[in-house]
Amino acid sequence: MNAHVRPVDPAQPRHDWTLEEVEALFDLPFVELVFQAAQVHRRWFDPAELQLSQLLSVKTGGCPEDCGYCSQSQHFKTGTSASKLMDAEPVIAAAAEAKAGGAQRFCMGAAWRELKDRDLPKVAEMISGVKALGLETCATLGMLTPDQAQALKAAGLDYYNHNLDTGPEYYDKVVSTRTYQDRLDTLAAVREAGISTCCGGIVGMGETRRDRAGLLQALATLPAHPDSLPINDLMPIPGTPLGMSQAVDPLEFVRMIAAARIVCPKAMVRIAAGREHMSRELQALCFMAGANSIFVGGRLLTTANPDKDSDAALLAELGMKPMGAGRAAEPAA
Ligand code: SAM
Ligand code: DTB
Ligand code: SF4
Repeated sequence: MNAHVRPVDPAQPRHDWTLEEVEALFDLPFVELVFQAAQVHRRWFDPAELQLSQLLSVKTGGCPEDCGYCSQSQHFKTGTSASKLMDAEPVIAAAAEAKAGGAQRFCMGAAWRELKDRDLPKVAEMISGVKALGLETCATLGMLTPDQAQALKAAGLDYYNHNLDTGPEYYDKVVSTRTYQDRLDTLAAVREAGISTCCGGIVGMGETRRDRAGLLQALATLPAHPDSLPINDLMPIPGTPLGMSQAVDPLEFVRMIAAARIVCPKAMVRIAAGREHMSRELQALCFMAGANSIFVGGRLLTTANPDKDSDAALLAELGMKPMGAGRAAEPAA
């Protein structure tokens, strides 16, 4: 075994992971990595349970940021047309439908660089309406000030999604209109407002394994580990700089999930974007390696996701079930 790997104690979340240690996890024999991740998973969760989130794009396209992967950036010709912020009523109706379909958390996404105060009242109305349905609420609206984060919390926001996307060294190859520190500042505002954090990244953007380890190290050394940790497999969007990227090897995707589970043991580790092009077997391997959350409902923000029926069939085939309401990471008995 690689000399850099300290034995993993499933009962002890750590905040002092070094880049070399995270890289060494990736270098473990595949079956050893997956086994260690599965042990950690069982310490904190029932491995047959899945957390189910559903997305809605409440403001699509026309975004001033230049994230090289995104269909919604105004810098690239992608065929995604820009729309205005939706009214609260149809958003709440979509959330009710999501709940009826089995979703536990409803995530409202906006193609903004930052939330503008003028849009706060409508966004707050959406959040409180969705919360009143008995759903967990999540939003992803770009950068926030501390005051805005407090206002979203007061409206009933449970989670805020704000991804670091990749390792700090590769970040400026993907986005030039903001910095890693900008992302960290918003995450701090979210945490300080008492909102749970949803923070992860993307694989498949031409990054190295070291960059992937760098992302996980950044997440694992935050003042608090993310409560949810989405791993997106790039959905290549024609017209973006990353539209022709080579797909990541499926086993490497599983390694990313397993390493995420080990370094952030209590997080909901989500197979986020990309399930549309994943086999049942690959998803099953991800669940064995510690993934315990997915997006459901046929659509992500602007791209496709497996439909309700195929996910219901997958869960039945694997003998998995939706996670109990309000389940946070607790030590399994
Ligand atoms: N504008 C806000 C922001 O960037 O924080 C919120 C929405 S943005 C679309 C949310 C996240 O979706 C991004 O941080 C990125 O990780 C992920 N994402 C966007 N486009 C993607 C793609 N084509 N494939 C995989 N993940 C993607
Ligand atoms: C996250 O990490 N992935 C979601 C959610 N958080 C907002 C978004 C995935 C978007 C995939 C591309 C699209 O549908 O436009
Ligand atoms: Fe805008 Fe978010 Fe897309 Fe970046 S990822 S271009 S910030 S919508």
